[in-house]
Amino acid sequence: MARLDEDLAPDVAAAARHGVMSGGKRLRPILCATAYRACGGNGHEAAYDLAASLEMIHGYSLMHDDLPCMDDADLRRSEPTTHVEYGEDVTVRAGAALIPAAARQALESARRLECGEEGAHAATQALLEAAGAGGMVGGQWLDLEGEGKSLAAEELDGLHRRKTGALLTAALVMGAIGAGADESVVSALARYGRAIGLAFQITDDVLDATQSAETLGKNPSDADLDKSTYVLLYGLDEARARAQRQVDDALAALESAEIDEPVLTALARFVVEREK
Ligand code: GRG
Repeated sequence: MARLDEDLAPDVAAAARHGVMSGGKRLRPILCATAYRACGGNGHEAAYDLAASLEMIHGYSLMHDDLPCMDDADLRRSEPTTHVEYGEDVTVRAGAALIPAAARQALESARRLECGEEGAHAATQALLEAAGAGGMVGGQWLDLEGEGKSLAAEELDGLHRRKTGALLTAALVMGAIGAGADESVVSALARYGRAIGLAFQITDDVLDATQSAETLGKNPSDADLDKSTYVLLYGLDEARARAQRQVDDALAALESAEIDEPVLTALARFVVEREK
């Protein structure tokens, strides 16, 4: 973020800072740093820098998602959204600047880890693929196109695997690659990531249907936007049960690779037990 402060006009830099630094659960960087530690990594400062690249992508995605041409939200993390605070033009520029800045952040910090040049490239590639058209951007596109339609279960799963699941999975893969983990451990963590990604989204839909905008600190709701949700598809009880089954699968993935990291176990549970 420091270099962005130098390169950008002050209002654009302030908007980027607002989008990335204004709270949030920090789930993606926590997953990355925890996977790194679980795989035996010991260069923690660079690992945190690598983890920050995920929050830069996540922050930009929320800033752009909230714009009037997308979800048109004025409340995020219980604060006015970035475009409400800084204007649409500034928010578009700040979000766009964050994408290459995140790629640079990922590559430079991964190079300081024990994964070598090849691993640094692989970690950066994991971030960019998850953020791109095959991942988050593609998922967002499907989400916008799906408004006002009833999506089938496979369509909803596909949308959310890309929109939400891809970046959560990349967080784990990046941490594991950064620590120089074996392929089998990287793929077990990817399976854990896909499972908690789906559990996270199902829970998001449950919270959206059961909590107020004030409690969640964001608007508009899925119903306001006429979006397909897991709650509409399955009802509240079955949606909760499906989220729990994904948590069970995430824990089984850890066990299959003998990854004994209590924080990953706790995070899988947190994903479905959270209140916002
Ligand atoms: C041009 C089509 C197109 C896309 C641009 C805007 C965009 C890219 C992508 C948006 C993707 C998006 C909004 C994903 C949301 C995922 C999600 C569940 C967000 C909420 O995550 P939390 O709960 O948020 O981790 P906090 O506030 O805790 O960080």
